[in-house]
Amino acid sequence: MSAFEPRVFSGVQPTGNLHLGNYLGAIKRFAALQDTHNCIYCVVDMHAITVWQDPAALQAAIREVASAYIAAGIDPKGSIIFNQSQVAGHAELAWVFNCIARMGWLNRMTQFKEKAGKNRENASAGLFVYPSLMAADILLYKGTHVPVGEDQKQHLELTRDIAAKFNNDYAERIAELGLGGEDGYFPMTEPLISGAATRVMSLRDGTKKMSKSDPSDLARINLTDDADTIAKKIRKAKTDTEPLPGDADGLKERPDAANLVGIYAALADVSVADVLKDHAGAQFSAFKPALADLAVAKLAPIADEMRRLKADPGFIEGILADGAGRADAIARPVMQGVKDIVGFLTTRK
Ligand code: AQP
Repeated sequence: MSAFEPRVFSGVQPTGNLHLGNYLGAIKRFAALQDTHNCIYCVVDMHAITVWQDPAALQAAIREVASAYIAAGIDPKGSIIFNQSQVAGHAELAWVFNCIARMGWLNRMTQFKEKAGKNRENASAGLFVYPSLMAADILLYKGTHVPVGEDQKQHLELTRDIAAKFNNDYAERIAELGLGGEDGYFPMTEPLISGAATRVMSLRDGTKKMSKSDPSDLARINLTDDADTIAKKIRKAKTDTEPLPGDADGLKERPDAANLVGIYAALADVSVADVLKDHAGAQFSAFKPALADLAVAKLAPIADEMRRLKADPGFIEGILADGAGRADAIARPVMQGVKDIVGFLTTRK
């Protein structure tokens, strides 16, 4: 049994074009976890600026992610919703973790390689140390569980490596100060990656992740798309010519078909096997309209609520301010413990 109180932490970058992958892989599951856990949901604006962001667009995107959280059912009174840059501890702890993480560890991160592309020399240093900041986001609250999509698995492993090295390097000091038991100062955070849509793929190419930055808007369903647009994008989604199989094995080697079936299952809260039981033998000309109806039924209320919230920026900013205060109250003693452990001298209490 871990000595750490269970606490869920996760975040989404305010980089525009929130899409179905962000919803099914992350935000929908954030809402579900509130019934059983204390949850902190962050709009990770400091991560966003690892690549260039227009300042005014960034502010609008921060409000948009917060409004998506609320529209998807996250209760800002029960859970904490805030934006990262309003709690100084994220940057402070990230610096300490930059000094814990090894260059070799960061060099292995596939997301950096993908995002930096061929022009690595020109990528920001922030993009390279992004995983240290992510570890700081989680561990600043001693987060024990992190709901994320499949693409974040490697960063979560790095978070555990950083926590383990910190606990180990400072084990004597942690014990001396009475700041942790056998499990150390930081928990070994567990990723929560589950369900039929942990990796939603592009509607134009079932081998590529659905992504905010895909140049083709037809590749993704945006959370703000209206019903006609959602239906059009599903109609145009790439598929093969075979009918749907009777079981999941029949979807191997059929990435586009597997993607649409996975999306259906996740939206309907059923398994892929259940979807195939109901639709075995169906042609895409029949399955796509059923998927479009389901997607519109699930997503249109979220889009409507986001539009309503967007019209009242003061309301969203009030929630972010309240959340930042509550997050800071948890973060401060954790960060003070880190300062004491590493040997920083604190002269102002
Ligand atoms: N396609 C996806 N399927 C399932 N989950 C996904 N997530 C992102 N894309 C998918 C999950 O959404 C959460 C927030 O992601 P993020 O915005 O912080 O970062 P990201 O992964 O960089 O988002 P994008 O869309 O992929 O942006 P770009 O285009 O910039 O690369 C995370 O839990 C993530 O796993």
